[in-house]
Amino acid sequence: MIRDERLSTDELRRIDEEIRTGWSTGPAVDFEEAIAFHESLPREKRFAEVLESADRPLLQPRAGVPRLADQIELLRYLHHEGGADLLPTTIDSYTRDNEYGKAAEGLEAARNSGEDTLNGFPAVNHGVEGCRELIEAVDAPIEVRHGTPDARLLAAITFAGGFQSFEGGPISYNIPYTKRHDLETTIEHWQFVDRLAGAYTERGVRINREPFGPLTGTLVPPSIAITVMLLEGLLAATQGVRSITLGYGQVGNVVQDVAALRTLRELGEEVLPDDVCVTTVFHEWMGGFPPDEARANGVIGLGGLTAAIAHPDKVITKSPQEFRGVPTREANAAGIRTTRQVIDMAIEQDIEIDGIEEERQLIERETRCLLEAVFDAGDGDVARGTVEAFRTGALDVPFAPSDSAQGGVLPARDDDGRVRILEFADLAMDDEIEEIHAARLSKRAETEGREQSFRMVADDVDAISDGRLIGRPGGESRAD
Ligand code: 8ZB
Repeated sequence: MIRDERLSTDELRRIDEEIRTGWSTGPAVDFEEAIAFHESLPREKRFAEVLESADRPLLQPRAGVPRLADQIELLRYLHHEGGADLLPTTIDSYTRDNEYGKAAEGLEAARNSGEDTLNGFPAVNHGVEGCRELIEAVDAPIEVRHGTPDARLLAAITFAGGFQSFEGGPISYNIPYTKRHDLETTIEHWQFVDRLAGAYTERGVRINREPFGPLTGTLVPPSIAITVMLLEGLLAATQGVRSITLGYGQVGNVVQDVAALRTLRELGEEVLPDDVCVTTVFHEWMGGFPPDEARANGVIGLGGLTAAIAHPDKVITKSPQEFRGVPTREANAAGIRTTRQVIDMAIEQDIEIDGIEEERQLIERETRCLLEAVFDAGDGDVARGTVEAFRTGALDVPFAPSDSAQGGVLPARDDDGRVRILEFADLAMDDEIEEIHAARLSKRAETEGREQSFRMVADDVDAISDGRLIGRPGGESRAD
């Protein structure tokens, strides 16, 4: 049975050897030499330092193309023309599925055809040397952003390649991303990733880790997302990680989003060990976007306003072409600039909105319920508790494809557009909380003159891309 215990140095070495012999670019990893490379990097490329010392929310897009020269050019463009403070390298899907052979073929095809035949940068195939060329060519910190349940080789290569920030975690890159990966095994794999980050940290190279806050990106009740962030933060801290960025995805109700970001920061600081530096990241809306670029800019602008009120340390931006999938570099840069404009106009205003504190207290109370249920399920052990709580449904994520989660929870917006829970299934929340949600949802049902049902949920899933927040029948707004 899995335990939340630090991997021994012997274990770390054994797994490291094993995974590095699994693919041709693995053996080039040399830990001592990697430390020297990191030490040679100037301050402006040290991810944790730049993020933790910022005096305003830093902006970061997503971006990844297959060829190295193109990736360098793309990141320079987003830095200079978009004003991105932090840069990403988004990894392609074959690499995320550990299909390095297929990623190699895709890279070869991209080199031959000049087309982007992969949907990201195949860092494992570019190897330590290719990654270092990228890090050296770009004058800002770069994070590995992916979606890989088993990211052990990707971490070994990109850390040695000079990246100092790594997205993901055992829950957030399993439950929303994949059907077949067993949660216990994924936790084991991420214990290695975090231990490796911890080993660099102990040598003075603080690798920043960022659990993926938005989860399924679809109407996730804030307390569920925050609970997952705290669990992944705790698991990473056990392995020696000391720079952790907890994430949260915009739901679109400003009061609830600001309240959630405050709860995330406060509970992060309370629950994670004192020697961990906790930062927060706000993701602009991760659900469906309007196809119309002008409307998409509206969604992005509301994200910027929310960030200006809540002051996360970082914002992951969207582009006006989100509906189409991967954006052009111009659209990607435009999304960053739109966000920057709204944040810079709003951040010095003293904006007070009624209800934020009350909502914050509710989210905190719900999160404590869930967290306690996980600790109980594991007799105090977070790793065991996580597996058990997902098995019984005491912890659950709506619309999760994974076999390791029940996926029984159903969310819906209330009459004010806040995400509530319509179907709790076996989620560990107390009766009073359930009653608060039920009352909020029945108010909406009354406004709309219809029963609470799955129809409401489906309408809500489409609402923002249809140009609204709440999926009301016929598309009308509340009349008051
Ligand atoms: C879960 C993340 C989904 C978001 C963006 C999608 C979407 C994926 C790339 C990318 C720029 C890429 N995304 N791959 N954006 N370059 N290679 O991640 O558009 O917003």
